[in-house]
Amino acid sequence: MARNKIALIGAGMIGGTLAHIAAQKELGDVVLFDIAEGTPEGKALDISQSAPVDGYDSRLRGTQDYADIAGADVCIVTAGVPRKPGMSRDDLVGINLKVMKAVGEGIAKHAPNAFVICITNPLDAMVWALQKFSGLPTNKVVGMAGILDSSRFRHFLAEEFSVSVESVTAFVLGGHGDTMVPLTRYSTIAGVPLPDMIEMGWSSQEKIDAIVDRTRKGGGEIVGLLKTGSAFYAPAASAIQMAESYLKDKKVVVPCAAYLDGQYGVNGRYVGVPIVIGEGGAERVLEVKFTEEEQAMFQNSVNAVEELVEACKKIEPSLA
Ligand code: A3D
Repeated sequence: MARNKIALIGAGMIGGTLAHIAAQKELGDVVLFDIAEGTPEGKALDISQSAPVDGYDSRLRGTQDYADIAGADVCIVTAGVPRKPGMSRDDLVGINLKVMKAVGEGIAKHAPNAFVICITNPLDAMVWALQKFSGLPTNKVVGMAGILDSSRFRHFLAEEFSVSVESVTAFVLGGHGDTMVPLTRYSTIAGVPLPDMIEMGWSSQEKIDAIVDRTRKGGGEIVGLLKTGSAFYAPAASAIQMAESYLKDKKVVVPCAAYLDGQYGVNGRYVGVPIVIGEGGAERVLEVKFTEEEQAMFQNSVNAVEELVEACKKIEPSLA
C-alpha cells in the first residue's frame, strides 16, 4: 500500500515543526517546499537523521520545485511572513496575499486532490484567497486557528482548575484574532460547563474573564516574548490533528476556519466554526445557537474577517 504524502509549503518555524511531528507519527512521507534555498533540504536531512534514534521510517525531502509535491494527500501551508512585535496579523495582508497566489497555483497544478490546511496569517482572509487562487473545492481547503485558540484556552483553564488538560474541553469560535469568541458555557471541566464550575466555587467570573482575555491575545503574548517571530509548536500540533483526522477519517469535531455557505448567517467566507474532519475534508459544520451577547461577539468577528477580505480584493482585483 502506498504511503500517504504530506507536502509542507513553507519550511520555516512551523513548517519544520510540522515535518518533525508528521514524521514521528508516521503520518506519511514528507516533502518540505520553500523558496529559501537550503532551508527545506537542511531541515529534511536533520529530521531524517533523528529517525534512527526515534525509530520511524517516514521519508523526508526538501525542495524548491513545486513538481515535487505531486500527488500530495495533504498540503499544509505556512509560506509567508510571520508577525514581528508591533505588527498586527492584518499588517501581513499585502505580503502574504502574493505568496498565497503562488502557492494556490502550485497546488492546483501539482496536488489538486489534496486536503489543504492554511496557517498563514491573517488566517481567515488568507485561506479564503488560497481557495480562490487554487480553485480547489471549498470542503478541501480549511484554515487552522480554532484548535490552537481552544488549546490555549484549555491550557489556561487546566492551570486555573489544577486539573489535567485532558479533562478540559473548550469551544472557541469566530475569526482568528482579537475578536475570537471563546464560549464559556460550551467549555467544560469533564463535561461540567464553566458557569457551573464558577457557581460551585472552583473559580470566579473575574478569573475566567481574565483567561478569556489572555486567550484572545495568546498569539501576541508569544510574539512579545520571542521577539523574532510567532508561536510554532502549538500551531504545528494543531494542524497535525487536522491532517491526521483527514488521513485516518477520524471525524474529529474541531473548530477550524471553514467555508460557510449560509451557516451562521455567513455566505462565501471562511470563519472559525466547529466542523467534522474526515475523508471528505470539511464534512459538516456544527451550528450551535447563540445567546444575544454571543451573536454580537460572533458578528463582530465576522465583520473583522469581512474587512480583511475587502482589503485583499483591493490589492488583488482578480479576487473580487
Ligand atoms: P517563518 O519561520 O518565517 O516561515 C515562513 C517560511 O515561508 C519561510 O521559510 C519563508 O522562506 C517561506 N516563504 C516565504 N515566501 C514563500 C513562498 N512564496 N513560497 C514558499 N515559501 C515561502 O514563519 P512561521 O513558520 O513562524 O509562520 C508561518 C505563518 O504562519 C505566518 O504567516 C504566521 O503569521 C502564521 N501563523 C499562524 C498562526 C495561526 O494560528 C493561524 C499561528 C502562528 C503563525
